[in-house]
Amino acid sequence: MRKLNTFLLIGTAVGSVIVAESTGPRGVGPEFAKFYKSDGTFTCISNPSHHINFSQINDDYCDCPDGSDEPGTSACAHLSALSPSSPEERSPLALPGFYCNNKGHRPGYIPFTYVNDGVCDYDLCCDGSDEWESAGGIVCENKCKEIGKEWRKQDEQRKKALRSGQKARKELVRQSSRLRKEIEDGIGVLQIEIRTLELKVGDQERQLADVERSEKARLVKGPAKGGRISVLANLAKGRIEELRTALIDVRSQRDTALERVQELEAILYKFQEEYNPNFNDEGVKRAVRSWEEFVVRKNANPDVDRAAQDRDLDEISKPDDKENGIRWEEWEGEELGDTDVLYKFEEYLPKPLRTWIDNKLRDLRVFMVQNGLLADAHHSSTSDSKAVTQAREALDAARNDVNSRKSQLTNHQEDLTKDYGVDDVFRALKGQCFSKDSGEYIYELCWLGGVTQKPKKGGANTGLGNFVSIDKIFVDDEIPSDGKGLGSGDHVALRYEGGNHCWNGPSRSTLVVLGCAEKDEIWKVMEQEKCVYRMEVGTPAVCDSADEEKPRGKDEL
Ligand code: MAN
Repeated sequence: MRKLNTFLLIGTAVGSVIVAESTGPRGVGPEFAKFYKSDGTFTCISNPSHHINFSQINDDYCDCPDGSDEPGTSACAHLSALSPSSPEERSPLALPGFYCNNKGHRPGYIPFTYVNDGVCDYDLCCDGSDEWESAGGIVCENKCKEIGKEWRKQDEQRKKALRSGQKARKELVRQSSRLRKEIEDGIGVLQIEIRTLELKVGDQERQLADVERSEKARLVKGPAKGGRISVLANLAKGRIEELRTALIDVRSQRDTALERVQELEAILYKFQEEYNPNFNDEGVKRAVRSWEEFVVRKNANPDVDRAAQDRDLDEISKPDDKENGIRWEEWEGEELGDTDVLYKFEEYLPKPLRTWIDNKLRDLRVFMVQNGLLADAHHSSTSDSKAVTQAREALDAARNDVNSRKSQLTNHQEDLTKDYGVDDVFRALKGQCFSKDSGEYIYELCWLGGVTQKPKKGGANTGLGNFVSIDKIFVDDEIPSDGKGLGSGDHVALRYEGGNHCWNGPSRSTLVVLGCAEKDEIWKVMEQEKCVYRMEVGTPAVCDSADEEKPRGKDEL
């Protein structure tokens, strides 16, 4: 079958066939018939200065530079070699081709090169009129009746599919608009929540500052139970116990020493009385003299009143109990700091005055702490007090709440500015995935997500790109008979880029070109060049409601 790239069949409404009878010379379509009114001369259509004899029309000789004198032969077919390569360029040919009337089907134009080439081109010329010369004895019988019937059947199916695609698209658009509305509403809610939470953060900040100020104003506390007085009392009690024990020991040693001194003094008194002074022993005489001097010195400094001293020592040595000494229990567990005592006195004042004094005292303390006049209870402790920790945690939680709402808000706002295609239609499809088994791989496409190549024999998946943008491209294809193809014209195309890096090549990328279909389906996957992929995909998302009136491909013109 020939490729029908540039030649057209003419038809419009569902089930109807326009039978356009040509009234001019062979191969002239009805829209050009007006140029072929016989009045002896013919003016080349695109070259009005060029006149020829009317008999030169279809004489199998190319006279006009635009080929318009040979509508029914292939004599000017060589001009089609100069056909434009893009829709913007103009063809030198004045006519689109040889007109086939195709009665019973759709009329159409066939390339001049196909005229009388010995091949029946039923796809374009079902009536066989292109082979009017029966070149090489070929006879192309008119098959328009059956071809037309089959075409109308398929056309009806295509149109049905198109209608249901359009219906599905309308539903997608409805869903998208609902989703958009949800996001818009969400933005409103988030804005209110953020304002409320910001007030809460302000409250929490004030509460934390308050608690921190109170903490700062507190004096350094003792390590464990009780305040400084309690600690001091404990230390003093222990120390006094030690001293008392030592005193009792020393007193007992003193008493022993005194007993020995008395015993020695008695020996020496006896020696003084009983020694013989006439016995001229110098050593003895010197010892007696020293003793006598000692007795003189002793009498000059009599012993303290030992009885009184002992009474005192007895008193001191008694243990502390409820009747005697210090009542330690009165000091133990004392929690008040020195300045706290001051605060106690506030309790006796009327509340307004108490609050005023309290604030003044707090300010004074903070001032003293800040100026190094008072220890900073807050910073001297290794960790925050429970109250500060709780206040800080509450503030952090409130701030986290605000931040998370703000990031949701930014996401929502950005989302509303994103391109989701005409009528926002891809919003409803976003994230939905579907796949196709093709060769060694399963290819998966996720709307506005990623394209993945999954090896059927196992192994790692390969990313063929992530969604980047929605584009439009021109495609010059014919639609296959099953309808699963793009057709000629502008098509919505999604660009997926930045996939897995290709060895010795670029990052993988995929162009996803879309055609109208009843449901999402990957029609074709091609690797056009190494690691550059193209997918042709059917989806209701691109079933334009104007499509029913508008032809999908050139073959439907
Ligand atoms: C894999 C697949 C192929 C690709 C090569 C490039 O085999 O992704 O599509 O051509 O890598 O090395």
